[in-house]
Amino acid sequence: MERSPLQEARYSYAPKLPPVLAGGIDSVSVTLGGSTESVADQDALRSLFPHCYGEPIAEFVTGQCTSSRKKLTVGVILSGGQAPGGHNVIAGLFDGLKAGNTESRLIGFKGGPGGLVDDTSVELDEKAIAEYRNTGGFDIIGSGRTKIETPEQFAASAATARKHGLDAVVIIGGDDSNTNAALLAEYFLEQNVPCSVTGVPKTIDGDLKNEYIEASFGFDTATKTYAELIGNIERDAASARKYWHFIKLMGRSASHIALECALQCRPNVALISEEVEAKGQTLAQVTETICSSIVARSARGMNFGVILIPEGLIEFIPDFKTLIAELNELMASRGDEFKAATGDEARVAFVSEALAGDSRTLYTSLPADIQRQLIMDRDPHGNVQVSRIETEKLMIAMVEKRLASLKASGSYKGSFSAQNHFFGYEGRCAFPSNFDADYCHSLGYAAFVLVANGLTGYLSSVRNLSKPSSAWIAGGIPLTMMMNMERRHGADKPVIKKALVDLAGAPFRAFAAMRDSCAVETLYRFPGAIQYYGPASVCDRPTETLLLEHQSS
Ligand code: FBP
Repeated sequence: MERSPLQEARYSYAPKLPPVLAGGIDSVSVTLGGSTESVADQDALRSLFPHCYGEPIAEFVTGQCTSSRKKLTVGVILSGGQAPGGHNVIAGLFDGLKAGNTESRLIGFKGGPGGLVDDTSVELDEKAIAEYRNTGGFDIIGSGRTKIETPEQFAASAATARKHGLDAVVIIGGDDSNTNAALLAEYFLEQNVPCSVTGVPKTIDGDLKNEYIEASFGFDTATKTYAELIGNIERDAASARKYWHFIKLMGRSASHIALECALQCRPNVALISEEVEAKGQTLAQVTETICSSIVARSARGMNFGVILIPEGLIEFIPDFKTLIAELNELMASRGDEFKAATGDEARVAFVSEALAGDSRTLYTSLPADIQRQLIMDRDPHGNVQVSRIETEKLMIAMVEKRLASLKASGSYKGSFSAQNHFFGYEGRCAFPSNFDADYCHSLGYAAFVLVANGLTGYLSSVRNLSKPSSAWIAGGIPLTMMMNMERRHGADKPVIKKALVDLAGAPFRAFAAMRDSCAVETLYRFPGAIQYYGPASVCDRPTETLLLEHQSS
């Protein structure tokens, strides 16, 4: 494959490590705090994770080396949706392993957690890694969404670990994948499989965060990529002055991506699902939010604009939330009948018949495409695949209808022409920004330190991210600490709690303070392309979300 000039140039980028790791592992000491509790459902989780529950937080400090220097064999898995920087996590893990013992080996399991179950693997040496340093994508070993849940899958994973003599498995993934990591760590301890399991916080969605995990990797690069595109569209809208652009943004349930892009680009409207839910807004009220901007701008001669829609929006509109919960239960409890209905039409008819009351009224009132999209397969973790629901088109249809009635009543005289976009895949495999390149390499290196200190059931953690890397700190957080019980596939399951947008948090408050002016005026901001070379203020700046959440000035 021919390499681009940027790809060539990025190979020579040396990612920056937190000071505690930059000196090499000889001076890294791991200290452990007191026992911990899960964020909720403590009794249920204590009994589900008798070996892993309540482990202490691990902090890396400069001191006497506590890491084992023995030769290690470590397996690595990329899990779930792609996120920029995954290759650098693997490179950081590899560099740590080799710093610990040049004989240590890294084995990549292909195609996600399924690679561990099926034992499809490849050894990753310096030559293989070198090809992927500082590049986007997960193509070094591929990814997948297999949920390790059956006794056979657990037993097969243990057999693979034993066959390769694995000392550890590192799972690079989001909330669901790290739930997998916790379950596997527990199972290995229970079965006396001498293999630890470590997670790494990945996801462009930004919803795997808490007090100790300030950001998941990939969020920085993905939002900067979308912000560049949104800024370009804003300039086009302001130049042509004839379109309203409806842009759906990835992010699954959480609206972190939409919020960050709104802070970066100042569109006319940005819907935040968490606020829609908090206010209990109906679809008609959400439509009204958009229409009031369209009407106000039209009165000023501006029949153009840009609207951001988080992909999970409809899950947060109360009527839809109830409908989706009922659909999930129905598809789980009457799965055989549902599957026996062949073709979209028959399935829509089955569901329309089986639903009752308000949910049936809502479902049958929806456009045919949305009806069909709402009953597509759930992902292996039981999530509705919101990226496949065309919410942006639903909103355009709702807005057109409302504007027609406003026009008929004489309160709107403008012209309305819409364009729809969906930005998601465009940002997931971009070259990692300097921030993600550094952060990911550090997370990989920190994962090695956790492994070399014999810790299992931990998530690699690098903090103080709103500051330059020279102030970053590293350690590990027990996975059970982040867990609660949730309803999946019609049953209560242990899962890592998703972090949604905090409506009392600084990023949302900053957005709320500016949105009324943005709705009426044209205050677009054009972030431009990610820069890798140049002043740190341009090249190394973290997201607005991180800065607002963690920096007072
Ligand atoms: P994860 O990081 O949680 O795996 O999800 C990232 C994501 O890009 C979501 O934003 C999106 O809803 C989903 O993956 C799309 O899934 P797929 O890649 O299977 O189409």
